[in-house]
Amino acid sequence: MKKLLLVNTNIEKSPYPIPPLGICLIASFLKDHYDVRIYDGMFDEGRDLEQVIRSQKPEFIGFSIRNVDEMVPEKSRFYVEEAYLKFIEPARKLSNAPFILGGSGYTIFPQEILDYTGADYGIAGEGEEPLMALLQALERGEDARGIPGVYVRSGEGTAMTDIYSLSGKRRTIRCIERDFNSRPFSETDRKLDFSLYTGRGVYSIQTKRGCALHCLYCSYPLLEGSRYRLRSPVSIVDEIEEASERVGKNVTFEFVDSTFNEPKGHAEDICRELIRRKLNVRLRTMGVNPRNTSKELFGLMLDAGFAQIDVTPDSASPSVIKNLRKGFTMDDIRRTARLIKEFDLPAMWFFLFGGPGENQTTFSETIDFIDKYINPADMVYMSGGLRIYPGTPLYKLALMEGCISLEDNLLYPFVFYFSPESPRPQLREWILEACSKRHHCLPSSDTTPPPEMLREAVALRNQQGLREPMFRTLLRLRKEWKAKGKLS
Ligand code: B12
Repeated sequence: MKKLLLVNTNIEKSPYPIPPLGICLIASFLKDHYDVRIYDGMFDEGRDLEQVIRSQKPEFIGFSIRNVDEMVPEKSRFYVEEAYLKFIEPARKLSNAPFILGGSGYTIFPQEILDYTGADYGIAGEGEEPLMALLQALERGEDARGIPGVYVRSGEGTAMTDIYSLSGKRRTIRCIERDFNSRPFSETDRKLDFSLYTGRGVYSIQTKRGCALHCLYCSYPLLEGSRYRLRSPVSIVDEIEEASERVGKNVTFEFVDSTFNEPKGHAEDICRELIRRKLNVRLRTMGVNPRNTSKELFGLMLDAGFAQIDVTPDSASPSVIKNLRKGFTMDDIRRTARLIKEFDLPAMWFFLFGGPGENQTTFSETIDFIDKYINPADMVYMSGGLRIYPGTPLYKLALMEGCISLEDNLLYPFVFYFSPESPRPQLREWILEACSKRHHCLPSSDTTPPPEMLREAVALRNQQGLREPMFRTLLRLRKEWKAKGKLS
């Protein structure tokens, strides 16, 4: 069997280190055909890469590029540069194996990142089948250019591709939608030194692929396709059951679907299966969409073991929700907030200001909603400015409005959209002012608590044996600190 090394280049530890689910799934998928090894750069940050390459002598090296940027205008961390400097460039000095890129960040900018890093191939979208096809083509000495999803770089500065559709100079990336139910489990904890993740980490799990929503700025349908491909609840819970026996009860299982409660019924079925098996595991999920929330859903989630959820309405202004094409109504958001309070389901809320039609009035509408409906024990994050990614409806709008041109390379420097009536400095002022008056509201540029507060929170949790989500402990401290004038 030929040897394939898969490298996790993600070293971001905030909000917590996340295990590289994508390459673990690929490793499981390819294991009968290739001798696959994973090098996890999350904690080691490249230090052992040389030794791994020298000892394994891989015939192919795949690099996973998850993040590009933080999607926050005030933050300038460029993850692709880090991946290049810490992993790709050093590996190039040690190996002539074909370098193959993939991952969600890569998929958003396939051509640009191939050019930036000088890697040989890239796979946009899901990695499993295209990588298998690419490796087989390379083994047979065949041209890889016909393989759907595969980008081929040949020569300096040019990336040639079989990309699915080209519109002018820009392409629309489209994930090829394959069956997702019959795939092998990721077995993440067996493929990595999972003990490094057990402290604050999570075991990630996907219940489906695809996102059928059409949010203006969002890249998810490009990454996963726009048709839901569901995993059966039995298979999902089998994986949780198996993994929890190995990793123990200290680990939280986190659902990483784009939207957890879409399409209606799937999340409910998963909860029922979890309840039926009495697993007693700790669960959390991001992406609870206000559209399909109900008493039944939240009741089942609590019974199944959900300790925390993320809700991402982005706005609570009727006109902005419509412009952002969120697909839910004010009634949906109000109901969701009421239910979250009623069930006391710890929630982190995310609002994204500055989209088309945003102005001081619409900003105030969202703030009024926060004051009236959101439980002050819950966290609210506020961002201003929508990162523009190629292939999204926002990209087209920004072109039409003249904010960007076809020639612009949006990979770096990062480009954000601000509506004309909420320009960047103005919006920042509104957000900072709103946050300064509310202990549970934070600007997204300010996600790390002061180290002293974090220490105090850990001590408090240990002393009182608190099992609540960390953010709730931190919020109580923020309230106290604000009252004492220790926090602005
Ligand atoms: C869940 C999620 C989160 C959760 C993570 C929880 C967890 N336990 O993992 C939370 C909320 C914490 C989070 C945080 C962040 N996230 Co996030 N997140 C996601 C989301 C919705 C799913 C990621 C996921 O696990 N997918 C499932 C796995 C199986 O898919 P995958 O990793 O992409 O792998 C497949 C392919 O990409 C490919 N592939 C992957 N690696 C490789 C390697 C090779 C060689 C090949 C060939 C193929 C390949 O094959 C895999 C299997 O098919 C994506 C959006 C999306 N729909 O993808 C955003 C996304 C990945 N996040 C993003 C970002 C930016 C962030 C943050 C930086 C945000 C911030 N400012 O803090 C942080 C970074 C956190 C960190 N430590 O890295 C961006 C990344 C791209 C970008 N714009 O930079 C995305 C794409 C969203 C977006 N709007 O564009 N995130």
